[in-house]
Amino acid sequence: MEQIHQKLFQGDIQGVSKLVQEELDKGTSVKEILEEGLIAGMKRVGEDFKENKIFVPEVMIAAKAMQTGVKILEPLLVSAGIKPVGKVAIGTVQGDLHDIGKNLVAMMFKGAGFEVIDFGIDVAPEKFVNAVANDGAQIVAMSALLTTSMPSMKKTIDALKEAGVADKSKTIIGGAPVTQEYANQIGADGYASDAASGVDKIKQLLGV
Ligand code: B1M
Repeated sequence: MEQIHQKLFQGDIQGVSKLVQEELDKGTSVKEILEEGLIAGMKRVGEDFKENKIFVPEVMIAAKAMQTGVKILEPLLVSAGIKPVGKVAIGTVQGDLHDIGKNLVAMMFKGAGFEVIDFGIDVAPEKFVNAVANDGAQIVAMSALLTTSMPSMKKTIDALKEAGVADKSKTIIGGAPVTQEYANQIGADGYASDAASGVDKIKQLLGV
C-alpha cells in the first residue's frame, strides 16, 4: 500500500495500475486497495497540496493516476446482470470540477446494484430536475468539494421544488466541506461522509 501511495504521489499511472493489479492477484480485497491504497494515498497528496508543498499540476497528475487505479477496481464492484435496486442521478454541482470522490460514490452505488446516471462535473440544477422529471431518477446525489459551490446544492433542491418534482425523489449530499448540519439547513434528505455510508443512506431513503 505504501508503494501505491508513492506511485500516486509521482503520478505514475503505469506504476499505480501495476501495483493495483498485483494486489488483486495476491487476493487483497478491493475495499482494502481502494481505502488503504488509493484513498489514503490521495489524502497525503491533499495534505501536501494544502501546505503548498505541491501544486495544481502535481495534484492533477496524481488524480489521473488515482482514477486509473479506480477504473481497474470498478468492474469488480459492479455486479453484472442484477436488476437495479433504484435509479440515481449523480453529479458534482455547478461551479465545481472535483470528481474523484463523486466517481467513487457513483461506483459504490453501482456496486450496490443501483442504476446510475452520472452527469459528471459542473452540473446545473436543471439537469438534475430533468433526471427526476423525465428519466425517473429516485435519488439526486450531489457532491461538492468547494465551500463556494455548496450553495449550488441548495439551488438544486429549490429547483426540484419549483419544478414540482421534489416529492418524486430524495436528495443526498456529500463532499469534504459538507456536513449533516448543512444538509439540515438546506433541506436535503440525506448526508453521507463517505462513499460507503452513501450507499447505506440511499438504501435507507428508498427503504430497499
Ligand atoms: Co482542489 N481543492 N481545487 N483540485 N482539491 C480541494 C478540495 C481543497 C480542500 C484543497 C486545499 O486547499 N486544501 C480546496 C477547497 C477549499 C475549500 O473550498 N474549502 C481546493 C481548491 C481551492 C481548488 C481550486 C480553487 C484550486 C485553484 O485553482 N487555485 C480549484 C477549483 C476548481 C473548481 O472546482 N472550480 C481546484 C482544482 C483541483 C484539481 C483540478 C487540481 C483537482 C481535482 C481533480 C479531479 O477531481 N478530477 C483537485 C484536487 C484533487 C483536490 C484535493 C487535493 C483532493 C480532492 C480529492 O479528490 N480527494 C482537495 C484537498 C483534499 O481534499 N484534501 C482539493 C479524494 C476524494 C476521494 O475525496 O472528494 O472528499 P472527496 O470524496 C470523499 C468524501 O468527501 C465523500 O466520499 C468520498 C470518499 O469516500 N463524498 C461524498 C464526496 N462526494 C460525496 C457525495 C455523497 C456522499 C459522499 O453523496 C452524494
